[in-house]
Amino acid sequence: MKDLDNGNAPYRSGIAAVAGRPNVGKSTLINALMGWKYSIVSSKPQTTRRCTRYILSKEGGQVVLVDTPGLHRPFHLMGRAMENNLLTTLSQVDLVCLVTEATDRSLGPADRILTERIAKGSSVPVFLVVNKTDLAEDPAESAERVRKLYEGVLDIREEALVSAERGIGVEEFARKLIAMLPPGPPLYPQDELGDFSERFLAEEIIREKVLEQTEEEVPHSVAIVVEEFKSPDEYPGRDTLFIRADIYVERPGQKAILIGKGGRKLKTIGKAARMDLERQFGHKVYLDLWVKVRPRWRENETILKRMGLIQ
Ligand SMILES: Nc1nc2c(ncn2[C@@H]2O[C@H](COP(=O)(O)OP(=O)(O)OP(=O)(O)O)[C@@H](O)[C@H]2O)c(=O)[nH]1
Ligand SMILES: [Mg+2]
Repeated sequence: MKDLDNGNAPYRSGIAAVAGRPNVGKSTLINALMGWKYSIVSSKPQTTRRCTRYILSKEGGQVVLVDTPGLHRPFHLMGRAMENNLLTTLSQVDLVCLVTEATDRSLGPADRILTERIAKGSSVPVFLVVNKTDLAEDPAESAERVRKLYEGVLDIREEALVSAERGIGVEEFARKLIAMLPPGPPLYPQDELGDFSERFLAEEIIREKVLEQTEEEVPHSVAIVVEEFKSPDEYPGRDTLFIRADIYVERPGQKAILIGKGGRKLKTIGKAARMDLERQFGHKVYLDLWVKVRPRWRENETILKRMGLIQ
């Protein structure tokens, strides 16, 4: 096996949770590390719903990054499932990358709850990641301020300053991260990217476009279920990837918002999603979207199972 940066360094491998309150940039950071956009990003809190594994294989080591949802108080079965999955993840990892923002000046309720969970779970080492340094006047000073917020509460072993959006400090972060892992062989084949399916990727891309086009409570009330996914990879006679997906909302009013006047909003969502899907899968895409009302789907076990949130 090849070495990291000198002839004696052992190959290292392990699992790292990427945790932090909603909207701090966890998914953006994972995409920056992976060098490709696999995890969806939005300015709306609670974009990520499922703990998904992304495998970063470097010359000197392999880290399995687990993207986690930033939590609010769980009001429904989906929220409780997200919380349970996060707790399970925290108990299974070698370390936690706690993502914060360079502009943080105090711990909000979401930071406190998460910090408690990390501290209580076990003595898992913490890598403090100070993100969004592009928004700070003096990043080093900001990092010191942020560290003081967590010092004494968490077992902070390492620290990195990054701007995930601009890709600043990301390579250095990856290097420090792998250096913290125990010596050992890769946990996954080196060409494997993660535990997500093509259908899941397609559902997430469509949901991202819905998030971009909606406000207020609509983003949280939306679930996407891909019902058909026929790719030229599997059907050689085809030249187009055919995707039929249902967009679930909870109320008729939300359906009307998503469809828009004369179907314009749904068309915009469909076009943006199609362009991203084509980039992701490398085929021309035919996208067939249907908006359906499913009252209280966030309490619906069948839908949550299909989303991979409950077993
Ligand atoms: N200025 C700036 N914005 C960033 C940076 N990283 C992420 N963002 C923005 O922060 C917002 C949230 O990013 P996400 O990656 O979706 O955040 P998250 O922590 O995964 O959020 P949840 O999945 O909802 O918990 C998006 O609007 C990103 O573009 C950064 O380094 N600088
Ligand atoms: Mg996210």
